[in-house]
Formats: sequence, C-alpha cells, structure tokens
Amino acid sequence: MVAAAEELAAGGVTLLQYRNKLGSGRQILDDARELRRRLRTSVRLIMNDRADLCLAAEFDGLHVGQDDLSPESARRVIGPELWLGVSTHNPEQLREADQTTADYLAIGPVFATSSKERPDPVVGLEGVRRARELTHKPMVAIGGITRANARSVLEAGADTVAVISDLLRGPRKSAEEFFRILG
Ligand code: TZP
Ligand code: MG
Repeated sequence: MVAAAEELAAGGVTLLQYRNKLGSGRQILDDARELRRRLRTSVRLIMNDRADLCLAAEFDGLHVGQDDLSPESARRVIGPELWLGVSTHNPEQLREADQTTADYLAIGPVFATSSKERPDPVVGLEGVRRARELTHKPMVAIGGITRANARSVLEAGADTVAVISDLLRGPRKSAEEFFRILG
C-alpha cells in the first residue's frame, strides 16, 4: 500500500484518502502513521470515517459520509484548520452538506463501481451537472471514473475526480495519464 501511495505521489497525485473498512482501529492507525511517515508533506492525507484516527495519525483532513459523524460533529473533533470532506449521493444531501463547514463535497457514484459495498444508485453525468448547480464548494466526483470518462466528468462540472480501480494497476503511469487527460 505504501509503495503504491509513493508511486501515486510520484505521478503527481496531491491528495490521498486512506480508506479501510475492515481493519481494526489499531491496524488503521498503524497504516496511517506509516503513510504519514513515508509521504511526509508531499501529499495531503485524508482519513476516511474516523475523526479520532485522523488526529492520531496527524493527517491533513477527514472525510465523512452520511452514516459517519455529522459534518459539524466531525468539525468539533478535528478543529477549524484540517480539511473536512463530505460524501453526498443526491441533491438533498448536497444542499445540506453545502450549509456545513465542509471544505469540499463528494458526489457519486457517478458510474457503476465495484470498489464499494452496497453503493448508492449511480447519479450519472446528469447528477454531476445538477450537483454543480447546488454548490460553490470544491466538488470531487467519485465512482467508476476512469481515464476513458474522466474528461466528461470534469465537463459536467466536477472540480476533480477520486479514483480507486483505474489507479491500481501501475499507479504512477495511470496517475500521469489522468493528469494528461484532465489537463
Ligand atoms: N464512494 C462512492 S463510489 C466509491 C466510493 C468510495 C468507490 C470508487 O471506486 P472506483 O473503483 O474508482 O469506482
Ligand atoms: Mg464513511
């Protein structure tokens, strides 16, 4: 994992989310500290779900979904400076998250994904367009995004994309290709 993260950083990735749905708190913290130690300041590191482990691992931010701490509760834990990201899956959630202190919002899944268990219904490019009309916050699109469709996602109004599958094989080369495509 750390080697892949280092490759991504070498490929130009500036923000990485550590997402671990199965590990114990102790395992997650061990991994997260290792990432922090090896990547230092080259990449902004975002902890998924866990405000406590975000602080313990000295990450740069926290990402919460609809079943995690509310954005305001999360903010109380991590303080005013760290980045807070919030996942949304429909216009209602987006409108609500837009009213919080979230630094960025995620919208998705844009396309079908096999990286998440029980994903919400896909929102499509139309969902991204709709979301763009509802917030001025930085907006990251997620779910089934590949080098083949990333351009269309940005054209629909996303500021950037979050990707798992299409970065796993050859992380550095894939990341470089994403940046070439996204301009
Ligand atoms: N949330 C919505 S889709 C998704 C998450 C965490 C997984 C995205 O992974 P992939 O492989 O890029 O579709
Ligand atoms: Mg979550």
